[in-house]
Amino acid sequence: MNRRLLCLVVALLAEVLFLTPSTPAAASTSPPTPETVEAPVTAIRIVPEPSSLVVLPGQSFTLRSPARIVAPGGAAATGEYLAGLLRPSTGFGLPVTTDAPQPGDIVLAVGNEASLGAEGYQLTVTEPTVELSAHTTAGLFYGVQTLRQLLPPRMEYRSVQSGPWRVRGVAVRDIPRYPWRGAMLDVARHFFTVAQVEDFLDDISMYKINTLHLHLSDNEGWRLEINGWPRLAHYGGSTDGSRGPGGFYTQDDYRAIVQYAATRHVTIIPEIDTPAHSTAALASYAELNCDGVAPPLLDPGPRTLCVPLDITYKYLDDVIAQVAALTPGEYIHVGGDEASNSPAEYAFFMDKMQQIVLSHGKKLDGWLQIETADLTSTAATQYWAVRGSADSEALARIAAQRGNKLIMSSPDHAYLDMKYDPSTPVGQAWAGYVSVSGSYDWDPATFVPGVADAVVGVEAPMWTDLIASYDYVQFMVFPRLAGIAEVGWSPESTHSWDDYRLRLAAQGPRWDALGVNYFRSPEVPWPA
Ligand code: TNX
Repeated sequence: MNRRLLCLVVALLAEVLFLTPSTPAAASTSPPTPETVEAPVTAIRIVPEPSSLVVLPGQSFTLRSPARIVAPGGAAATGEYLAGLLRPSTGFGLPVTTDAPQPGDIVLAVGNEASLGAEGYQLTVTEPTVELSAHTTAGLFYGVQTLRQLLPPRMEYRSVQSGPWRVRGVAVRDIPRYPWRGAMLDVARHFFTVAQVEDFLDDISMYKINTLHLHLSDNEGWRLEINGWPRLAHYGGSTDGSRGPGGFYTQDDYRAIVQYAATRHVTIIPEIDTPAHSTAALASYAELNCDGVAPPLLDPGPRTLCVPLDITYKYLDDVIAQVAALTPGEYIHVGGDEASNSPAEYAFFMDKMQQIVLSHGKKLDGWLQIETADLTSTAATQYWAVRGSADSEALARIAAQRGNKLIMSSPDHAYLDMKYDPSTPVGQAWAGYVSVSGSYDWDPATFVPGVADAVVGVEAPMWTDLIASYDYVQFMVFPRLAGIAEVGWSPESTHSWDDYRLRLAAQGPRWDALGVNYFRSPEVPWPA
């Protein structure tokens, strides 16, 4: 059999399997829903699970080459993005147009459905058309991610693949549980290039992650060029946690990341870690040290910015002013973790930091310890204690009483630098092993009792103290980030590991096609 014929037979076989119900309705003991009667649920495997999805009996849509993407008004950019996803693998022209829709088209609409909120969307797939609508372009983008997962995984290849490009008939109305669904990338311990960060943004936004926190400074390196303080990046950024060459972003590089993130509806949250985790800065400028002596780069001693010195605040004001001007997002993260200062000194310092951040038109974000200072109601706090830490829970309750937003990043579920199990070749285990099920099986609303109303979402940090390559970053992030994304997006009522692991398994072929290095956890029934 020649290759073309073989492809055709395989495609036809796939089509038959795709459309054949695996569960006969008669075998079901529960009342039949449209899903169980008409088609196997297994054929639709979306992560994160939509808040509502109904299979439309007997309906399906096939994308064919004359199809167009109809994207009037504010939908044009999302239309182009969708076309960019679909053209390489389908080989179709898929022009983006504002003309009236015809049968066979994908039709986008934005702006006329306030009830979908800031991020919701509605997707209706029927025989003649795919209709995707949202109130905002972010919602439209999330609808595109869902449509993408309704198409066969081979659409993720960047070279022409054989069809058919069939999508099951569905009606999806999907609104996220939480507004803050984040990942963090530590570019300070090890540096990652603009291209790698953009790749990271592509991969995380597939799962409707909307926030990328960049940990831009730490003991091992300073990664953003600051005008007037050139040694921070040029000297402080000249190495990394492996004593390698390090690197830094110019302000144009950082602007490029912010802009690229915006095309993926991701807000960048920059972190300048203070008052601890500052060796790279202290090594760069002797005058920032209490004793006026710069430590060597990578000095292992515990160090803090010099709280009594005036120049400390001149330096921080200059840095935060520039970071604020470069960052469209509302928040600047000032770290605040693992400081060895006295409580009074720490509170004095954080008060100053808060004033600096507010004076540049931004809101304060920081690790939980910032709650020991006298914060205004506008601050956001990242909870990073393991389950059941009484002191941290008390701080979380203070945060909630103040009206501060709580972002849940508990290490025992959300730290992507924890090993999956003892055999994981890289990573830490101080918070225990974080298996794929462990990263999924938790509820941010009840993780700390009594603060549910303050919780605005989740963030999964990818610390890189022990992760030196981008390949390993991917390996630690995937598949666990998909689970955190679902915890942040999907209603608690849909939470089910048994169901999730099947939907997660369906991501494997997509990651294979995209070249994402992921951990093939034995907990997940990956397709052969
Ligand atoms: C704790 S969590 C840290 C980081 C490390 C991480 C390693 C937090 C605020 N601080 O500095 O990279 O553990 O797992």
